[in-house]
Amino acid sequence: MSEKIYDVSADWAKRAYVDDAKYREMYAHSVKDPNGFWAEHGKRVGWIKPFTKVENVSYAPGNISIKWFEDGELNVAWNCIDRHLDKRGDQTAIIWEGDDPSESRHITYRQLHDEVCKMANILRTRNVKKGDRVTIYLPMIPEAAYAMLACARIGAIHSVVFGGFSPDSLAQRIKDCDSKVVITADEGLRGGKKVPLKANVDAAIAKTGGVDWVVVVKRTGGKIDMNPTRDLWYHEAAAMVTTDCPCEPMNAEDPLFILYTSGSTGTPKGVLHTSAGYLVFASMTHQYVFDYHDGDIYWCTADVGWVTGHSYILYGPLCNGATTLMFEGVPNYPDNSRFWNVIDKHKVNIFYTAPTAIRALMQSGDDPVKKTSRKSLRLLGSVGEPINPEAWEWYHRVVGDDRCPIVDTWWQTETGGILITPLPGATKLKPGSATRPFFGVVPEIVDAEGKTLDGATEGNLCIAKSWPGQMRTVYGDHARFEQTYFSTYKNKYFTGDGCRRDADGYYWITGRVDDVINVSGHRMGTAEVESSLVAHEAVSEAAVVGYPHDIKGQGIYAYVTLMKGTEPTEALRKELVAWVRKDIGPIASPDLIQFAPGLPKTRSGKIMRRILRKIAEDEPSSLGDTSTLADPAVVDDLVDNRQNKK
Ligand code: 6R9
Repeated sequence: MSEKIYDVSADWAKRAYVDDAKYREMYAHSVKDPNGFWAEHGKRVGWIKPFTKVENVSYAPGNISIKWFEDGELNVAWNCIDRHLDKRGDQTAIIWEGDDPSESRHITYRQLHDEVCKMANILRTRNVKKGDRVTIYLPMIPEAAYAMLACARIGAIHSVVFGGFSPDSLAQRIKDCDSKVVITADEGLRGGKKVPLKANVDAAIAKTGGVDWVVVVKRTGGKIDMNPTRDLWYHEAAAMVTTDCPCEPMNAEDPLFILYTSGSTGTPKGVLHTSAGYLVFASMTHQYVFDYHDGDIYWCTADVGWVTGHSYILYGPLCNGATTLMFEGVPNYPDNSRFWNVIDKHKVNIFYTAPTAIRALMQSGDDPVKKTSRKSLRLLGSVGEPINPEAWEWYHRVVGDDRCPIVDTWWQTETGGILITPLPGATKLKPGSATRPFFGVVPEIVDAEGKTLDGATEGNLCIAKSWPGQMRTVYGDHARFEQTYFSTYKNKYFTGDGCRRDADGYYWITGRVDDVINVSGHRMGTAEVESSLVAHEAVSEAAVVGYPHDIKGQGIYAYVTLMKGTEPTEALRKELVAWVRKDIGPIASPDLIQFAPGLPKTRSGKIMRRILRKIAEDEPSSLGDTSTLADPAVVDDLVDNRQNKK
């Protein structure tokens, strides 16, 4: 554990919104008087009808109910666009940088307004109304922003599905929220490779049915099938509507979006976020954590298919009138200097990326970084998984030239925005620590029995109080919401993460404590990969665990028991990897598959994952007690044939 401390520079303490004293004062106010604190900060957004109530939350078993600003009315798209038009109509809202370095565009707030209105009118003419669900399956092109904001404008609930997901995964998500409209592109473009988005949508709808309209954005011009009664070209439909589209007044607690995320059991959950609390929290965290000031160029490298793209490419920055960069490509195309070249090209001041990208780029040495200027950079950010101190130091020293603080931001799809993070003018940094809670956030570390632990300690991370950006329910399944987040520990929100708190009160996230694997910052449920594997005819049983991976953070390790009489060949191993990849998507591909004649089970038939994890981590000497297994002998075979032997 690194004990190095980086002080806040005098410059930063002076220029930032918040220095250490101010942080302490605001934090104390936020937890002593949440109603007063959030009543004040709720005013940062524009209201159609101002709220008079602030927090109304119950974590009581059987009655989980979360409401913020509940009698207010507003429109999220109005806040992200229209209210800036007077002052910033000609300011760039979105800088779009294409996959090909020769392609980029600046979209002003006025242009954004017009494009969003056109997209919204296309949806309105197809009879999409307030509360209807729209699935968005787009690459990182400006139309993804137009589509999300168009939904917000007319009160439709968007569900963005990452373009890397397979037709089956897409079908499952379309069906779960019963979307009648899908917005997609002919093909995506990443690292010079084409992604067959429209063909995937066709395959998904063939499976699930129920979709009335598919709006298709032309990105590559590649050959696709158009169904004349269902599919329409975006550019043709856009030519037939006006740029005038009034905003739908929305209640604070009307849903804004659904975003599917993997959990420890079952199919992905539809995390539901509502309008006002989410927007207040996303915009406030964006302003304070990144210390965003007028005129700054801000770049978050996430995909809009993940929550980071929702809160910190789109909603937070645009609500703050920021200039936000949207990048279609990948870090290593056309070469390993791409990120740094984009920073120089657009004079980026604030750069927010994931540890997995930092580790991958670190492997190709300092040269690809050092041959660029990066003079414009002022602040760096990290999100998605724990950042190891080595990667942190490299990011700080090589990318940031020892001059830029790093905000290591811990949060989740469920939390809507950043909960634990340094503030660059206030917080001394310790490499690998997400440091201190944001305003209004009350972390608690609890032991396995649910006892809250004080002082320097380690255990499971819960959040004791609600905050405005908190998810409100699992779409269509409130019982699952309670079961997943509020049943392990009563009267608090359980994050699923392990955490250590040091003597300075700093938080160090240690990773998931449930059956979720964090692969390159993307969450994958072990149950999902297992059910894909057992759907293959050669597989009788499968158990999946995570193991430490140099670049991805965690890799996917699958133990597979084959059907009687099936040969465990290399060809079959490859086939199973390809099978999962096709079934769920590339991010779910197992990194290692071990053919196992038997799995370690208790006498009641439960798979002992603890043992499987230790074997996958190449630590066969610390298996612990195996005597309670139904057949202790299976362990020897598993150890002998482990795939991650160093
Ligand atoms: C925003 C996002 C959430 C899980 C979370 C945790 C891990 C995210 C982290 C981090 C350590 C950080 N995580 N940020 N762990 N330090 N700064 O990533 O949302 O995709 O829902 O993942 O990611 O394990 O529980 P999501």
